[in-house]
Amino acid sequence: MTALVGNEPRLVRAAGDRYPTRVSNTPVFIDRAEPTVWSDRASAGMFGAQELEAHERDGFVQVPGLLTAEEVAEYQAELDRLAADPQVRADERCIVEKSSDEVRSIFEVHRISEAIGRLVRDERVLSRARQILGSDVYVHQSRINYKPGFGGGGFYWHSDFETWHAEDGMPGPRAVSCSISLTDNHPFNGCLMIMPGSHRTFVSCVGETPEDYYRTSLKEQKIGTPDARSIAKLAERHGITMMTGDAGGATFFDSNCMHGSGDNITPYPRSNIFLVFNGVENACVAPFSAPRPRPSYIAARDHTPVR
Ligand code: 6CS
Ligand code: FE
Repeated sequence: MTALVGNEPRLVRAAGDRYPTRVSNTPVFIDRAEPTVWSDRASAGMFGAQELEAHERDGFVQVPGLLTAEEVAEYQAELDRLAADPQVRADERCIVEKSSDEVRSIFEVHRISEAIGRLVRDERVLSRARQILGSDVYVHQSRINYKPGFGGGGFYWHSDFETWHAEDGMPGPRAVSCSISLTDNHPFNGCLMIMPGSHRTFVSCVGETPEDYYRTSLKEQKIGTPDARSIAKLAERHGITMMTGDAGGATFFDSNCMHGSGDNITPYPRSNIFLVFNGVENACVAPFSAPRPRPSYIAARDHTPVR
């Protein structure tokens, strides 16, 4: 370990860590060593071979109509109920927007809501997560993102894996997120944007994780987001794709995709349920670049596979 001396880059990294981040004052691009789809293309599940190939290539796949119209209505009602429940609002798992008292996110929502808990075990979701990760999976994180109209806050460019590696101790990028839309995603209401192919490059971020950083990062993340030049370089290489589509559709995306979303100033909310699956062989250890692991409602410490 080397400490910061004058303007020398700090290189304090865990021995054998392939993806050092938040340890240096110069950003670095690191090539991904691991595959993105871990099972063979003919594995049993709801994804076809071409979709798995697209996931390997782009780092994401969209599944239109994963939920039926009736289910969308049911889950929308469930989201409204949760946001209005005083007990949920008082819970530490409920995050409000930085500049209003509107609900931004509710974490560990598969444990709070029975209906959302069912979704985790639903074959339409689970079989696909297993195909991608090629193993049994457990839920690393779940949340609702409300992104209400007239001011729902965005999420600046980041790789989820960067945060999960640094703050939660996720060893490698063998995790996949499933974002299920409960509202229509237009180009103008703060939809998810992904740089296709960016999942093959790990962008090591500058800075250092502050103590209890999750208390502010879930409203607005500053550390663990790449510097502007790195983002520009990646965008030039890969371009940016907007995840538009009707309510009920889902996007599966790799943990290391460079992604983000803008604020929503339109009248139309952009709400989704967000489920993160991690491969059981990639269970989290001690954080690679943070003083302490985050609470288990943000990053699960129970690695029991979903059955
Ligand atoms: O903290 C997390 O786990 C997720 N939330 C944010 C704002 N950034 C990283 C990751 O997507
Ligand atoms: Fe993210």
